[in-house]
Formats: sequence, C-alpha cells, structure tokens
Amino acid sequence: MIWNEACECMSRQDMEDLQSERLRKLVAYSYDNVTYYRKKMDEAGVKPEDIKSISDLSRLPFTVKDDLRDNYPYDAFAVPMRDIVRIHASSGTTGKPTVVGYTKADLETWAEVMARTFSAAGVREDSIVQVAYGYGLFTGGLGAHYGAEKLGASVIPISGGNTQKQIMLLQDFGSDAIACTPSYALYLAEVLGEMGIDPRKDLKLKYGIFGAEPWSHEMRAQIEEKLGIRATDIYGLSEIIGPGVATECELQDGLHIMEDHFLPEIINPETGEVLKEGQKGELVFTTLTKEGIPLIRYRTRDVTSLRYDKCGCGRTLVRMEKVMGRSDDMLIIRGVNVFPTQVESVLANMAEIEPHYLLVVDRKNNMDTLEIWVEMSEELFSDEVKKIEEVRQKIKDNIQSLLGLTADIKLVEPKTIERSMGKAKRVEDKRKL
Ligand code: DLL
Repeated sequence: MIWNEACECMSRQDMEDLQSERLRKLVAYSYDNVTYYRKKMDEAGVKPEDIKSISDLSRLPFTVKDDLRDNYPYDAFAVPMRDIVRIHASSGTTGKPTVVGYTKADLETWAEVMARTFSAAGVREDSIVQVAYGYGLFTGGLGAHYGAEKLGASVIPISGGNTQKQIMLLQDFGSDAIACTPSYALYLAEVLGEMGIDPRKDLKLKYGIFGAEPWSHEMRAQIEEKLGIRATDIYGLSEIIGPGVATECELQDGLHIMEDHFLPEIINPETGEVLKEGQKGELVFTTLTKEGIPLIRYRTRDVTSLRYDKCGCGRTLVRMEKVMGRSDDMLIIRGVNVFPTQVESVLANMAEIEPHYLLVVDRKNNMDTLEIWVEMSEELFSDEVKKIEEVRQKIKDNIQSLLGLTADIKLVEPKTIERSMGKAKRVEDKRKL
C-alpha cells in the first residue's frame, strides 16, 4: 500500500517544482542560520539568491562528515537548543561521534518517511511490529518506532539483542513484522533452527524491514527462505535523518528515495562531477525540509546509481540501486576493488557453507593479502578431509572467476564467526592497526 500517494506518486514536473521551491528556502535558511554554511558559500562566491532551481544545485559546495566533526557538538544546528527536542549521534570509527539534532517538525518528517517505509514493506494498521534495532543514540530503534506508530501498527520496542526474549515475543506476541539488521535476521533464523522452531508453522512473521548495513540479493534470498517472510531493504543515515531516506517496494527492484525531503545526486568521488542517470558513483543528499541540522550536498560515501523510470508499484520517486557498500569499505587488494557484499554474493550460493564470513586483510612483504574466513555447515564439518578440501578449492575458484581476486580460504568450524546484534563486522583490516 502507498502511504502518501500525493507525495509518492507525483509527476516529475511537480516534484521538480516542489524540490526547487524547497531548495531555495533551504539555502537561504542555512546561509542565515549556520555559520559554516555562510562561510563555505562566501568562499565559493555563491549567494542564496543565485540558487533559483534544482538545476543550480551543483553551484553549491559539498558538505562532508568532517564539517560536522569540526562543528561538534552543536555548531551545525540551525536553531537554538530550545527548539531541539531530540539528539542522536552516530559513532564514528575514530574519535568523537557525529551529532544530529531534531526539531518537532523534523520528528514529524521522520515519522512520515518511516510510515511510508513500513507501508511499502507490507506493514498495516493491524500489524504487530517488533522493533529489534537498537534504541539509543543510534537512529534505528526510535526511527522505526515512531514510523510504525504513525502508521497505526502495534509496536513492540524490544531493541536489539536478547535473542531468547526476541524469540519468546515472536511466539507469544504474534509479531508479523520485525525490523532489525539483515545480519541479525540471519542469526535469529539460526537460533530458531537450533530451538526446533519452524517460522512458517510456529510464528506469524511475514515482513522483515532490514537495513543499516550492506547486504546482497543472495543474502536476502536466504533470509526470505529461512524465515518464510518478505525482506525489504531500507536505507538511511543519521546525518540525513536516520532510517527513512529510501525503501524498496514490493517489487524489490531498487529503493525509492523520499526525494520530496532528500534530494539525491550521484557524483564522481574523485572529481566531484555530477554523474548521469544509471552511472555508479557516490550518493550525495541535500535535506530539503530539515530544520535542526540542514545539510547541503552531503557526501554519504555510499556507492550506488539512480534511475528515474516508472516503477510498477505506482510510485514515481526516483530509485537507487541497492548499496553495495561505502567507498571507505571498498577493499583494494593488489589493485582489485572489492566490496565485502560481492564476496557475500559468491558465498551465499553455496550449500556446504553458512552465510557467515569475515575478510581478513593484511600486508606481508609489501603485498596485500586477503584471507576469507567461512563457516562450514555442520554436515561439511563432519565430512572427510578430502571433501572439505574440495569445497575450499571451489570457493577459491569461484572468488577468482567471479571477482578476479586471489584469496586464501580458511574454513572454520560452525558458529565460530562472531554473530552481530546490530551492524555486522565483515572486515578485519590489519593494515590499519
Ligand atoms: O544505519 C540508519 C538506519 C537504521 C538505516 C536502520 C536503516 C535501518 P548510521 O548508523 O548513520 O545510520 O549509518 C549509515 O549505514 O551511510 C550506509 O553506509 C549504511 N547503510 C544504512 N542502510 C543501508 C542499507 C543508519 N540498506 C550508514 N544498505 C550508511 C547498505 C546501508 N548500507
């Protein structure tokens, strides 16, 4: 079901007019209220009145994560603290977190885009939604919470982890939807299997609302098969609003961007040049309606492409391809570029192994090395050494032929790779230690 037809099914012309009008206001608002925007725009020699429509967007300078760090904690806010009603933060890998503040209107927008998201995933007023994203500074839990409530579903705010309790509630409370990371959904499926619970027979679960980390189409197929559900990919980042930036519809053919609020562009990350429809590059967003912390041309580091053709679901919102990873997560191994999700899609097609893996990257004698740790299935683990060696060689060959990458494959015992309660850790890069 389409939650907000007026916004999600607008004609391209109406959408562009709306975006242009909002962009004009946003630029003037940011220039007037955020010191670093005024500085950046003055330096770039562009004034708010130069921006007349979205075709002028590329005249504006980019914003990057460091701009937010430099203005830690509150200097990027455009309103006084009395108008901020919520603060979230994303934990950076190094140093201080990135802080984001929401006004009352921002929280309304967030609930609206998340209600659209849940609706696109199949959730209805009579659904029972188990929110197993973490609550707290992370935006997953509370973002999902208010969206599902706005839609009118019954929300179970269990937060992340606590797997035995998750399963008890799935059984006793009859949740038909679960919102969590895809890696946690796989872990849940594993524990359900160990407990002899058949999701199709013993649970009412029908919908999964999964995001916050990259996951391959193959991993989706596995989750859908193991849990007997429809798994929807949802995308977002704290700086832009949290979850609710983009979602798949029932056709699972790209993620519709809530472009009446978040204006996307794809750029060449090296040159900053704006790329055309269909070309892969770095995703950039301008928040058209945000009050607390407006962002102009914010570089996400996520790699994808855009397409404007009409979707069979009726939505006209532009679609982005499934995000394979952040440019920071792309490994360059002896000159070959690879995202962990590409390795995942090779592994997920093999029955002899479990869908849990870790890429260990190192540098020995000035050469990059890649070791892929893969878990054996119970059957393979108890099989002959010869068979195990055959599987190891098969994985090595598949990785070589599909990704052009030579890797050492380390087959490890079942259940030895750490399971994640939130975002999975797929890479250990010892070169950075
Ligand atoms: O992960 C917000 C979120 C919560 C999205 C729950 C979806 C569901 P951050 O912690 O700021 O916010 O991390 C944002 O996570 O730039 C992407 O690299 C990655 N990411 C988020 N969703 C997806 C997805 C939340 N569906 C960063 N596919 C983003 C791939 C994703 N990567």
